Amino acid sequence: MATDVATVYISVREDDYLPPPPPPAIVELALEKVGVFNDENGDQRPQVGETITYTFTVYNTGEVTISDIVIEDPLVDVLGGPINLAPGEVDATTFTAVYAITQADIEQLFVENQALVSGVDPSGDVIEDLSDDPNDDTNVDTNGNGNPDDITVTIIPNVLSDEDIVIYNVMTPNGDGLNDIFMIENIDDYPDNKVQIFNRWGVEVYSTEGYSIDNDNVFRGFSDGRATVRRGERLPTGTYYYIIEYADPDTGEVRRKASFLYIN
Ligand SMILES: [Ca+2]
Ligand SMILES: [Ca+2]
Ligand SMILES: [Ca+2]
Ligand SMILES: [Ca+2]
Repeated sequence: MATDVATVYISVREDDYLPPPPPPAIVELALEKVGVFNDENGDQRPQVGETITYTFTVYNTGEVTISDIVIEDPLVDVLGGPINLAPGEVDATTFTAVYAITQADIEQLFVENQALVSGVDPSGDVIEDLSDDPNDDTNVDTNGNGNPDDITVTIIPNVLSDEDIVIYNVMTPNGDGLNDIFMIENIDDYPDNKVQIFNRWGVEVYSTEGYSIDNDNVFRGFSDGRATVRRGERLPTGTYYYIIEYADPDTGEVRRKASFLYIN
């Protein structure tokens, strides 16, 4: 036994006694980015200048402290930072950004973009990560670093955009409160509109822009007298013809509807 110890002792020289180098520490950052549309006037439609709030969550998923962590985003100025994160540490509050939507965004009905987080490891090397959208399960790994990089897509809800106008083509303008006006449901969602009514001889008996139930700019069966029919004259019972032109407030696209209107 003693011989063995002595042998071992002799065989170990100072040079040989260095431990094998440790595996390199894992240096990793991961960024998640989420956007939420703010319907600031609460009308359930997007308007130019309403905003998307972005939140950023930075994870130090490696084994070393990362310092000078900042986030850049091609779409918005990101506020907050720089910060340092110890291994395992997460920050979800420091970095924020607000983006004001444009007409083009409204037409597209979503906004997409991707941020880049960067920091410095203890050796002074820069480490980066492309942001991931945690609500997207695709999890593409654009830069091949093993963590997902889905571009953040923020939906701009526009609940009323699909609600077309609904035309009631029978009216009984006798003042009893029932069908007294030419009812065009949802026309107030299309304030850029023009309504024309013609009699059977093609004479325009009523015309207005900005037809509105809410603002009481409606046809009640009276001529507005721009043609041969006198202003304020109650129009006789009969068959008329309407033309409604209305622009989609989001796209500007003009739609047109025309058909018969029966005044009883
Ligand atoms: Ca709105
Ligand atoms: Ca994802
Ligand atoms: Ca990646
Ligand atoms: Ca990533």
